[in-house]
Order: sequence, then structure tokens, then C-alpha cells
Amino acid sequence: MTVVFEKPKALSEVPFHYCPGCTHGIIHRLVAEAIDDLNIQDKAIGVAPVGCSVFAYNYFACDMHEAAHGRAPAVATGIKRVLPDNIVFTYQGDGDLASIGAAEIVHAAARNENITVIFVNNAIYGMTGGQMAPTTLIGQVTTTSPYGRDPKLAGYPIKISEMLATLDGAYYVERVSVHDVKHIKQAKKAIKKAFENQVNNKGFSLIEVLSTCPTNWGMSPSESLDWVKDNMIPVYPLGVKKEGK
Ligand SMILES: Cc1ncc(C[n+]2csc(CCOP(=O)(O)OP(=O)(O)O)c2C)c(N)n1
Ligand code: SF4
Repeated sequence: MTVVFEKPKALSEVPFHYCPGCTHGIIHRLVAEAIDDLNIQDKAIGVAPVGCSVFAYNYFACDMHEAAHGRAPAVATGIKRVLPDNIVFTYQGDGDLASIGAAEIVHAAARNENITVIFVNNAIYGMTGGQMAPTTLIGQVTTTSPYGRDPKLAGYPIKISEMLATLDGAYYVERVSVHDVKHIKQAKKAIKKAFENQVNNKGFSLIEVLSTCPTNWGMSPSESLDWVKDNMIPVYPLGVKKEGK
């Protein structure tokens, strides 16, 4: 019988703990498929964050290192500099990367560290119960913005990809989404390219992936996919923000 679908080798035999409809699982799969396609499982080292993806170290079948809140790019920098022949990636949520870790990501990009960053933007702090994140949309209701995010009080959403694309050091920055099959395929290409760049010593690559949090958005899985399409993409337009120096 022809095998038409199988689990990537770079994913462990461990069931995900993610909520139904959460697209963290799809993004994990795309990362693992990229590792398989490039045949780099033996030399891949991932850095896991805080947030719902904290257990990434259980899911990726490669060496993994845990980092404190936001510090994954700094930890990845250290690992890559000591082990330059390894392929080092971080997997971080928006609370992790755009809030407490804002300095780490800016400076890793500015230094053109030869690492791959997977930035999962679900516009909310998922794990801790749905508080406002730097990426929360204007008017979006969260547990800490019960009347909707008001820019007068809480500022505007931070467009990390556009911001990093202004840095001379950043090599490749692209925003993708996983709300439907067409976009999942595009996301797969971008994630693979971000790893390929590191293999080819091109430098810092970051893929921002628009993701869902049905639990804290208070929506069904299918409503949350529509919400990404209708509400997030207009604020966070997809596409390559920077490629090459
Ligand atoms: C130093 C530190 N401060 C705060 C926390 C609490 N904390 C854990 S996860 C999290 C938010 C994570 O949100 P995000 O990165 O968006 O990931 P998601 O859960 O949405 O995937 C926070 C604030 C922590 N673990 N460590
Ligand atoms: S709380 Fe949100 S981000 Fe976390 S696993 Fe559930 S749906 Fe995903």
C-alpha cells in the first residue's frame, strides 16, 4: 500500500497536549517536516520557550534546550556560537518573544546570528489564561483588556516582522499563516527556507506564523481559523518582509 501521509521523523511518539483547534500542532509539524526534508535531525538543536509550547522539548525528536521567558534567542546564540555546525532554532510565542524577550530578539537579529526563529503569533498569552499580549489587536477582548484593547492605555500592536526587517542584520523575515491548506503550504516553504538559510550560513531568519488560540479567544476551532483570516491578516499582512541584505 502506498503511504500517502505519515508522521515526520523529527516528531517524537508523544501526543500533543494542545487544545482542540490550536494551530501550534500544525506549526510543530511544519518545523519537523523541514528538518526531515533537509536531513538535519541529527544536528538540529531546538530552544523551547515558556508558554503553551513549553513542552516543545518533548515533541521534537532532536536535542532541545529550555530557556527562561523570552531568552530563547540569547540561549540559541550561545549554542550556535559554541556548536556552529549544528542547526539551532527557537520556537516562541508572542508573549515570550514580543514581550519579555523583545530585547533578545532585536539584538539577535541585529547581530545576524545564524539561527532560525519560529515566532508563533496568536495575539494573546495562551498558557497563562488569555491576557493581552504586545500583539493583541485594537479592540480585542482579553482577560486584561475586558473592554477591548485601547491604544490610549495599552499602545498599539507590535508588528515584529516589519520591525525586524528594518535591521541591517536580519537576513530573512517572512510572515505566514496556517488558517487553511493553501496557507499551510506557503508556511511550509517559508519555514524550510528559514532552516535552509542557516545550513547555507546566510544568517538570521525569522518566520512569524499567525496562529489560533480557540480556548482563550472563546471560539470554536473553525471560528478561530476565520478570525485569523478576517481579523489578524489585515493587521499583520502576510509575505516576505526582508530577504537578503
Ligand atoms: C520570567 C517569567 N515571567 C512570566 C512567566 C509566566 N508565563 C508563562 S507562559 C506566559 C505567556 C506565554 O504566552 P505566549 O508566549 O504568547 O505563548 P502561548 O501560550 O500563547 O502559546 C507567561 C507570561 C514565566 N513563565 N516566566
Ligand atoms: S491555550 Fe491557546 S495557545 Fe494554548 S494550547 Fe490552548 S488553544 Fe493553544
